[in-house]
Amino acid sequence: GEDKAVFEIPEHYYPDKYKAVTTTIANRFGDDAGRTIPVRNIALPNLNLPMELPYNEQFSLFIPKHRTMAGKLIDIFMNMRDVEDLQSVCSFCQLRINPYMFNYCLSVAILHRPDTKGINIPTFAETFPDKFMDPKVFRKAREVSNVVTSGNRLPVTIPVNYTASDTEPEQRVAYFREDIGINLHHWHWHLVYPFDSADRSIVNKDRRGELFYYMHQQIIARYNMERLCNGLNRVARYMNFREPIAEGYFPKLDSQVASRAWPPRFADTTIRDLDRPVDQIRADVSQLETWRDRFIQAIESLSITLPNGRQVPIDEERGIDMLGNMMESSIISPNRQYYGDLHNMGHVFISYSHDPDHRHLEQFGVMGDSATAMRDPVFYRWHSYIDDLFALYKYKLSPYTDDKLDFAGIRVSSISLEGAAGSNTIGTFWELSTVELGRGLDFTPRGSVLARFTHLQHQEFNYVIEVNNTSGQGAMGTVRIFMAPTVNENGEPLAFDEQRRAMVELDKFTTGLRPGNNTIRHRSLDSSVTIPYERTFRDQSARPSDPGTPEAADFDFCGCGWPHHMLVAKGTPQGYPVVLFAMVSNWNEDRVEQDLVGSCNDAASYCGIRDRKYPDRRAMGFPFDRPAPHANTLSDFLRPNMAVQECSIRFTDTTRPRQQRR
Ligand code: CUO
Repeated sequence: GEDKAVFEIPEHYYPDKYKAVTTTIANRFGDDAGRTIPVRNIALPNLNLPMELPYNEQFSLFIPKHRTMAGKLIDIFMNMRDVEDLQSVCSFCQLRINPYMFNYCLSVAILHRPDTKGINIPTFAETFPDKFMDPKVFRKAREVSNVVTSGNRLPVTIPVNYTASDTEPEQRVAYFREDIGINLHHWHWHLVYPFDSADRSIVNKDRRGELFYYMHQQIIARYNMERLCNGLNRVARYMNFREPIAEGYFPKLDSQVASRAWPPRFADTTIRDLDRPVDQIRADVSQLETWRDRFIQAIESLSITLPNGRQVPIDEERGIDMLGNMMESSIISPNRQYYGDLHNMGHVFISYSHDPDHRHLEQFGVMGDSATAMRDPVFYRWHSYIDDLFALYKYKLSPYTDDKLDFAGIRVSSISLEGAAGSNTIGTFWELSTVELGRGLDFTPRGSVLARFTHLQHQEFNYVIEVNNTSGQGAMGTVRIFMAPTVNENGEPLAFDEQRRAMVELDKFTTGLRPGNNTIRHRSLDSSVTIPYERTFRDQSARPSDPGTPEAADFDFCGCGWPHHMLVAKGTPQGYPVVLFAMVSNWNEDRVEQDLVGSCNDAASYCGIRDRKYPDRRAMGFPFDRPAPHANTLSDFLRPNMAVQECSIRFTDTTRPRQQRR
C-alpha cells in the first residue's frame, strides 16, 4: 500500500509568496498522509550563491557558474550534521532552489554521505521525465489521469522516431541516441563523477580521469558499430571549430520547469564567441584552440606544466588519468588555469551556438545537459575528437610486450556463443516496455501513470570458452571479452589499428582454472558493463522490499551502468559480421586487493565501484588501449591465451512486449 508521509515544515521556511498558501499546501498533501514527520528547525546555512540561479531556468553542469553554485550546494548538503538536518535544509531549499540543481546536488550528497547510503533517490527518468521523452506524452498523461481512475489507466505510448524523418540519414541511429536507458546511464555516470566540490574526495576518485577517457571511448566505439550496422560512415570528428557543424538536431523536448521547448540547432551552424552575461560566460572560440594546443603540447613533450611553472613528466602509470582530469576538466586537473576546460566548454559552445550572445533570450540546447547530450549527433562528433586527442597519447606508449600479454601455461583454444538464435549468432529485435511517469509530472496524479516505449533488445546468450591449463597447478584468470566490426564502410577488412580502437567491451570476470581442460560458460546477462533493465528504470516491483538494507543501498547507487538492452549493436537482417575476442590474463597481475562486500560491482567496467578502487590493475581497455605496430590484422596480435570467433548479429524487425520475452 501507499505510505505517504507529510513533512511538517517550520513556517519561516516557506518563501514569502507561499506563506498565505502554507495551510493549503499542507492540506493538499495532508489527505494522503500516513504519518506526519516534523522537520527540525535549524539555523540555516548561507544559500545565497546557489539561489542565484533562477528557479525556472535550465541548469547545466558544463557551465562554470552553475558548476560553482552546485559545488557550493553539494558542500552544504555534505556538511549537514545528520540526516535530519539534511532533511531540514532540503525542505527549505525545495521551494527556492532551481529544481534541476537541487535534484542533482541532493543526489550527489546522498551518494556520498556515509549516513544516507540506504536512502532512495528516485530515478531521474521519473523525477524529470521531460528530459527523456516527447512532451505529447505528458499532455496525454494529464488527460488519462484526469479522466480515468488509477487502476484502469492504459499506458501512454511514446512514439518511435519522433524527432526526424527518414530524409535525415542520422535518424537511422536515433534509437541509440535517444534511448532512455543510455541517457540515464550517462547522467548517472556524471553524478557519480562530479567535476566540482570543495570536498576533493568526491571528485578525486580512483582513476577517475582514465575512466572519463575510457567510458566515453567505449560510447564512441559502440556508436560506430551501430552506425556501420545502419549503412552510415563511422562518426566524423568535430575538430575544426571554425567549420559549420553539418548535422542539425531538433530535440522536441519541453522543459516542464522552464516551461520552454529545448532549442534546436540548425544544420550547418558554426560555434561563435560567447558573451552571455546572464550565465556569466564570456569566452572566445580561440580559447578552445589554445587549450587544445596546450593539451597536445603536453602529450608531444610528455610533460605537464604545473601552476608554479614546474614541468612534471607524464608517466606511464598515471599519464592517461592525469590527461583525463586535464581534459574534462575537473577540479583535480593538474593545472586548470593553463589547460583550461576543453571538453566541458566544447559542450557549452555547441549548446549555445543558436544564441551565443543571448540576444534571443534562449537557453542552452541538449548538449548542455548530461541527461540529454547523447541525443544529439554532435555529441559523438565532439567525443570522437576528444577520444582522438587521448589516442595521441596512447600512440606515444610502446606496445605491450609478450610478458604483459601472455599467461604462461594457459591456452584459450576457443570462444563461441550459444543462444536461441543459433550458435555464434545473436538475435536482436524491438521490445515494448513500460516506465512509471507518476512522480515527475507537473501535476499530481493519484496513483500511477505509465508510459510505453520501444527500444532495442537482444536474445540472451552464453559465452563458451575452452581453456587448457598446462601449468600443472590451479590458476586464476581474468576473462576479457570484446566485440568489434570486421569490415569498414566499403566492406573492406579493418586494419588492426582501426579494429582495436573499435573494440567494444562486453564482459570481464575472474575465473578459477583447474589443471587440464576447462569449459567456462558465462551468461550475457551477467555482463560487467551493463545493469539489468529493472535497475536502469528502478522498476519498483524488482526493488528489495526493505529500505535501509544493504541490498536497497546498492540498488540506489547502481543506477550507473550501460543499459543491458543495449549490450550489443542492432545488427542487420542479413546478419552483421562481428568478431568476438576472448583473452584470459593472469589474475595475479590484474587483481586489486580490496573488500567488495556490500558494494555494487556488477557494472564496474564503465562505472567503477562505489568507494573502492577500480577493480582491475591493467589500463582500461587492455589489451587494446595501445597500438601494436607489428600487427596488421587481429590474428597477428593473438597469443596462445587469446581466441577469436566470427559471429553475426541478426536483426528481426518485430516488436515484442517485454513480459512475453522469455
Ligand atoms: Cu559525458 Cu561530454 O562528458 O558528456
